[in-house]
Amino acid sequence: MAEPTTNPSDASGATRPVPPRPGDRATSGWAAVSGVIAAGAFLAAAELAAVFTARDASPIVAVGAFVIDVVPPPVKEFVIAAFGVADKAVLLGSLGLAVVIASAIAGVLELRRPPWGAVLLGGAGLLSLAAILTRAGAGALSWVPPVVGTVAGILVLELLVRRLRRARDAAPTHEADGAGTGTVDRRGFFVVAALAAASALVVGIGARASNAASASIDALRGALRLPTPRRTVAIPAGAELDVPGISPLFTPNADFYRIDTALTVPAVDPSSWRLTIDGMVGRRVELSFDELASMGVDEYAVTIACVSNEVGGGLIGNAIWLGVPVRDILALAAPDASADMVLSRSVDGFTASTPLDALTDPGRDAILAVGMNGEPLPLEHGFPVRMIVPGLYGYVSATKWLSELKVTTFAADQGYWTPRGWSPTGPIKLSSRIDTPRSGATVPAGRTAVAGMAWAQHTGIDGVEVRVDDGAWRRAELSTPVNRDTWVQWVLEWDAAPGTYELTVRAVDHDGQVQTGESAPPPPDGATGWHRVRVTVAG
Ligand SMILES: Nc1nc2c(c(=O)[nH]1)N[C@H]1C(S)=C(S)[C@@H](COP(=O)(O)O)O[C@H]1N2
Ligand SMILES: [Mo]
Repeated sequence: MAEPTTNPSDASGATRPVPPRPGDRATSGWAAVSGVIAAGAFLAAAELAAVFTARDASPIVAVGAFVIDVVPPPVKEFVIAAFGVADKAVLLGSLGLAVVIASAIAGVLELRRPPWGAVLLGGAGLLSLAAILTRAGAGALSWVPPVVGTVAGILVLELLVRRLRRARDAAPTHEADGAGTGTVDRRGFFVVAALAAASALVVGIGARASNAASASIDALRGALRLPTPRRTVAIPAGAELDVPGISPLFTPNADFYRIDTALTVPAVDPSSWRLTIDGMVGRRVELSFDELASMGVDEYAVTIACVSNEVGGGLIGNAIWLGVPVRDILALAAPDASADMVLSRSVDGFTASTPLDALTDPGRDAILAVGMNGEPLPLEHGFPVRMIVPGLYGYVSATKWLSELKVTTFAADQGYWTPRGWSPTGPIKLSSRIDTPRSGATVPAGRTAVAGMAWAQHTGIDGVEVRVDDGAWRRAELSTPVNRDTWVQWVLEWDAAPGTYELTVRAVDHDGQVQTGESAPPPPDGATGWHRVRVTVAG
């Protein structure tokens, strides 16, 4: 039988023990290092994934919190007695040490008993997944960071250990091979290991810092008490229709569309936030968050929309915003009569060009908003302060994480999207959409509610018409508008016989303008055309 330490294929025909491979000890050491680097890659990839999916689903934080929670009271008391206020640091430090030791073991295991190192890493991934998913407030995407981390960790472990094995097997067994393949393979291992370690460090620390910053801003946001509005929005009776499948009149914050150029959500501390009003002004003004809030806030119901919204698309939402009129804020700075634009800037450099008169018009409720649907602005929607201007697409009005209002001219300045092919001004176009039935749906024969939304912000909707195939336009029933700045719901009861149909909707605004059926793509200033759905009525 073939012992692992004998070489049956020896040319002499006799078996003799294989000499212990030189560098085996060192190889195990480097395998341990590989395990630690793989663990670093695991954590870094998880943090990076958390930036884009679920910022609070960090394995480091979740496992740390889990350990602090499950440490038996006597141990906790001992640690507190021995280390005082540093108790948590000691517990987390011990956890960190345990992670380093376990990952070093995983590295050696993967070298000597593959795939047990990968299995150990996978097990750690499962534990962190469990710690994250059992936490209060785990979201729909919370599983992503630990899974991405586990995959990255195992890949890096495989990559490193495979190179290490190759380096070991090619290692020189006597002087003659001195500068042979062994050196090259060893160098290959060191290069890959150094690269993996460096990127794990840079990415991991950067992403963790960003996630921690947003977690601490989230905590500040949670503790923030917004001033009470002097005037609230009155919702008239009949403002919301009771039709299954129609969009709600007010869009919950969690479902609100999000569009911005920010790779990671800016973390702005309201206590150090400042708004500067400068440019063509009589005096430059700087406001703190408290100064802004103490100017007095009111509620405004406004439907905002993105210029990139396709006909029938979902880049539109309606909220009750809490804020201060922009005209009151601009008045503090005394804008020059020759100015015609305000370039609003966000902390991350995004800018929007808004006509000055849209902001100073007492008949238009342009506001700096601090609240959204009864809460401080969510971080993704511009915390702590953003601009909202009824009737203008977001890219020329709705600057989030606002930091500056520069009074200027269209001749002198451009907003972020203007040199990128979008119109310098962007009034929202009269539009409507069918929410139910959905395109491609099959409905039972008989009475079916065809329903959806229509909007003409700052003008108001007067009517909505629906057509079946090429039939006559029929007036839909409208919900009672909250105001002319919000969308309205509409419904048409349709008596449908079996067959396949195309339903088309169009809206009429308060000025009597009928929504155009001419199709245009979003660039440069918003899509036009009628929304159509194909439905099958079952026999
Ligand atoms: N700072 C900043 N603000 C921004 C943007 C941006 O990229 N950066 N995008 C604008 C665009 S194009 C739109 S449509 C709205 C979207 O606002 P929401 O994400 O709250 O729905 O924000 C506007 N404000
Ligand atoms: Mo947008």
